[in-house]
Amino acid sequence: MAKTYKNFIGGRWVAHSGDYFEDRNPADWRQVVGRFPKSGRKEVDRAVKSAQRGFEMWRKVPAPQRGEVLRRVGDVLTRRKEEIARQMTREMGKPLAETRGDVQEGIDTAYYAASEGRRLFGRTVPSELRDKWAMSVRRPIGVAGVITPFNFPMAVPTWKIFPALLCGNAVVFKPCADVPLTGALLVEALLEAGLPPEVIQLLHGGGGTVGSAIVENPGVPLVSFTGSTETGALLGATCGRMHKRLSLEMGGKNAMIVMPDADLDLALDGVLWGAFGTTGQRCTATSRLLLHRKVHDRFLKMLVDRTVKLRLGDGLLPTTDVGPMINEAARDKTAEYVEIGTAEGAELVCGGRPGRGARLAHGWFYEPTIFAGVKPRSRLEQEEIFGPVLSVVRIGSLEEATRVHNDVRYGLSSSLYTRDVQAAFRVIEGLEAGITYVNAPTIGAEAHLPFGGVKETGNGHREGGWEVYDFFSETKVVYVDYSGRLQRAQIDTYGGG
Ligand code: UN1
Repeated sequence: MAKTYKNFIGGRWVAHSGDYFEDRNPADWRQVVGRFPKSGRKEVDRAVKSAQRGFEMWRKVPAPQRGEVLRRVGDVLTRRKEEIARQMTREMGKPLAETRGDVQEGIDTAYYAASEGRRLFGRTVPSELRDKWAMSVRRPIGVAGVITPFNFPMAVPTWKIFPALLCGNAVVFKPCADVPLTGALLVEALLEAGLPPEVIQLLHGGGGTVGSAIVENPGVPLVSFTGSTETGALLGATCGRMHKRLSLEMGGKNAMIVMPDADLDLALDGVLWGAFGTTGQRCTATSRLLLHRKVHDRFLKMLVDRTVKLRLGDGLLPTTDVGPMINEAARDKTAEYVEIGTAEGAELVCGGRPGRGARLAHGWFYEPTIFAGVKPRSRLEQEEIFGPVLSVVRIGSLEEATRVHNDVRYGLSSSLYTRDVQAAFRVIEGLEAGITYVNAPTIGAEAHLPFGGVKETGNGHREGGWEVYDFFSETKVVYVDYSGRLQRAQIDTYGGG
């Protein structure tokens, strides 16, 4: 019988009186990883009330001391890295090297947050008046709602939770129902590091129930969400109506451009990793390859030769290159796009089938898939699939590549392979995306740089690096007039009055 897990509400792990859902291994759905509470509005209300108490206490802890807690979280995750990575692979499927990287991204984020505790800069600027100081300070906001996806079950929650905490907020955290165990492991690490219990609340369950109850709760003034553009729009409507601060990180249709002068072997390693790493289930995944006609046929052949050799399997096995998809719906969606692509007249050059053979019979495997001759503006070329499907578009120039690249609703990550420095800089300027890589694939963002996208990928905020701290804090401006008389800005110094 699989272990039954609890929510963390009001400073303790609480047994759930209602229904539970099962968390299963996507590489073998017969294995139940655990049973988790199906929470509802009642649990959310209790969690928010407790988090408000946590907030009142935590906001008064000096930021460097809050940073100390996050440094210890980094230490705990470092110590438990291997064990957590194994549990994550069993829960969400990607190979161990990738789940180790995912934990490492959380560790990096923890240490970065710890050091930010000794910065969290405000500014002091000259006043236009004598004997007067003018400055800005940063203040926490309140209870932050954090709603996260399955694909980076550790890194993405840490991108939100650690800066939120460092800034002095309390957090109500709802991990995706496909990866509740990793969410629980993260909360355990926070508690082990000495985070005061009411500052974090963990609620399991679905987005439509728990997620929306968090977003709609008047006690939650800020929300950070990573997920689909469709759900993001719903959250945006609620948060707009309720005047909440909202950070959205959503879809992508990222492209890699390969020019004729590129190092093709390098580009080949890049596109394989970008398109099929995490089984294509990354917001940053390379889902379009804009391939210059002069190298098109040669590169496509090299690519297919390598792709068909990728080994599908259980991510816990050292022989596995590509793990399963997260669940049945994800695999069905991928299969549906393969049908759409075929109907649109694109040429299926490899893959296009669920994983075959007894070894793969009980997992959500799908073969790495490549379509060639994909037409700009076709659905295959425009829509996010979130699976192992790469669409190859033939292009004739850098200008054409830039145009095709930009002609989608999303703008997260992008990549160019070339040895021509002029082309590189032209593309850095021309591509509509939050991230551009030169001679590296579209995936692989580092924790200490801002992460996010333009157009319908986001709503203007950035995670990671120094910018996320602006989202999780509010500016207060302070003027101190020690002149001992009324001084009128805009008037006295300009001879007015
Ligand atoms: C995501 O897909 O939501 O740059 C995050 C990358 C990772 C993070 C991806 N470091 O691919």
